[in-house]
Amino acid sequence: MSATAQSTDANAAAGEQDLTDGFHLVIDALKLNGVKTIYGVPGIPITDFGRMAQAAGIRVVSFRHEQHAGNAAAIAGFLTKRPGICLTVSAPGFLNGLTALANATTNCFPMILISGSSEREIVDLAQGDYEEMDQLAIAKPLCKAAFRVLHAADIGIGIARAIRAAVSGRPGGVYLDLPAKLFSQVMNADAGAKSLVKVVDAAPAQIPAPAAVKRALEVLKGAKRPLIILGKGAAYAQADDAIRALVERSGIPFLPMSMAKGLLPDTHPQCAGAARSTVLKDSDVVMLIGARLNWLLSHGKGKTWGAPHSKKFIQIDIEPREMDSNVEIVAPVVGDIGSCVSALVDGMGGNWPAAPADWTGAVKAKREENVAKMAPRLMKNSAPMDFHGALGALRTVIKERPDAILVNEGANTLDLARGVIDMYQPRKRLDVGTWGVMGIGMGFAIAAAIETGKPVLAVEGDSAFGFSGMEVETICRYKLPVCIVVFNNNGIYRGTDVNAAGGSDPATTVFVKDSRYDMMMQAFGGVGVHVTTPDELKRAVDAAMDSGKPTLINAAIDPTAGSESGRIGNLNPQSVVKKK
Ligand code: ADP
Ligand code: TPW
Ligand code: MG
Repeated sequence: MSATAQSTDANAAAGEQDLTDGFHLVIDALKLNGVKTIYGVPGIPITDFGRMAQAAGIRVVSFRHEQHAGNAAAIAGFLTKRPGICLTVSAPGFLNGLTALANATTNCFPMILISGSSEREIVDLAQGDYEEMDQLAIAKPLCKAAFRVLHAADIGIGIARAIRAAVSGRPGGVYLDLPAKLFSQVMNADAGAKSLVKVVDAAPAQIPAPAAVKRALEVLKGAKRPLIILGKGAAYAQADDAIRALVERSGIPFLPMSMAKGLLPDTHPQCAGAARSTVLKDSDVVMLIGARLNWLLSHGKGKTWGAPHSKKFIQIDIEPREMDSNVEIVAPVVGDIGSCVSALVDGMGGNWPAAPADWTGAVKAKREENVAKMAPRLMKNSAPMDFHGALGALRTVIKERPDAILVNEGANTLDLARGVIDMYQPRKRLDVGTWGVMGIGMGFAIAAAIETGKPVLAVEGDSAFGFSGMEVETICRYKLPVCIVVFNNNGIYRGTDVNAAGGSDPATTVFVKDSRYDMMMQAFGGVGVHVTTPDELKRAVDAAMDSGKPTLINAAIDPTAGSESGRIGNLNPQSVVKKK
């Protein structure tokens, strides 16, 4: 049914013509463009909008805090290649959503933050309106594009622009400002319907230049120790078959970045995940596919990368300005990953030489050595558990349920889980991304369940969980198949820190000892379980995944087991001056 209004009062006023208004036009425009779900928090001026969108058949998922609704929209964008939609109220709600919008932009996830705003005339004269704020100006530097619609007749164009800006080229966050007055603006229904725009080919293919493809293949052919690095852009691109063809036909070892794990299985014979340091240091030609040379790859230089200037980089990316951002890229291939990788595979032809056997053999040997070293630690069934023992159990869960989605945040809980839990399918690992941000957990878990219909396992540090923990109510309310495991080591990194000043205040990194996070889930009718051994943990997760019921498992982890900042302690400055 069309959402077009047929208000009798308004009809009388407008001489019996059929009318529509801003509310209906926004809903119609979103529906026309295939939006099925909106993540948000209601309030002035968008309460009625949420209701009406729900009535019009859009799924409107109400959160407890906008940041988590925003994170849900962002990861929906990553999973579907369509912009996830987050809806908030003005000023404070908008600001709460803005963190997620900025994070989405940083991670190249397409999303649209739609916020209601207060009256322009009053905001611009700073006369103190209800929730007054110049939201457009604040959003602008934090996202890819920001638009405001002032006239109902421009809603169709405004939404079309927002969709295109979010998904075309390098994806990112878009802000759409909808002032309260716009929602009740009335216009002729027929003209309104004609003003809507169905976006055609929102993310057009970007075909790489043949010369760029040829250049890249020449560099690759000359390599003695080639490496392919797959980033989350490669996962996002959904070019899974082309990427597999490139990797397997070239025989080159590949290294998946965190959210690219599973694009090809971590157990694939060419996967170099367990030989990371070796391949980064010893490779001579590195092909980056949808991965940036940012801090996560030590900016492409320094000790991690072996001798200075010992490598040649080939980079595939849709963003031309990414090239040479940190080091020289000798073979830039600019275009969308599907088109670029397919062109490379075509260019390889039928008799591409196998990757040098001494190199692939060395990588394989290193990988097997590291896997064997880790194996006994994963089988330890002790109480209290250490991270490896607990993760050994979860590793088996994902092996047995490769279509489940793994959400992961924390410090030790994140870094060790990334290394231990093998992934088998694309886009199944969702985590803290480029910023290493805490708080994505429940938003990502909720959207992953809603967008994919698959079971979700969220592996959360106890601190990490706290950032979005209230959304367990949302998980229970929507009855989502989400199993949260809280790795409870009594604090941030470790639970053993002491306040150097003595006194009664605890240290800044510790929490209430032996908290029972499982009882939070019980408060909302979900299942809460407390476990102390890997065996108990495995049984509890299996039961949760079998039942599909919202579950929180409080997993007691040895509070002495973690290390400061997990695996990135090198980035953590520490005072060398000791005060007397
Ligand atoms: P990771 O953190 O996994 O290393 P990054 O977020 O740093 O990955 O890099 C992702 C890259 O992928 C970005 O530079 C982005 O421009 C690029 N990208 C995203 N989608 C596409 C696409 N469809 N085609 C080509 N490049 C893409
Ligand atoms: C938005 C800083 C990085 S990791 C972390 C914090 C607070 C929590 C680590 O403790 P946790 O994990 O989750 O218990 P574990 O297993 O090591 O004990 N605020 C934001 N983002 C970040 N990254 C931080 C603070 C941080
Ligand atoms: Mg912790």
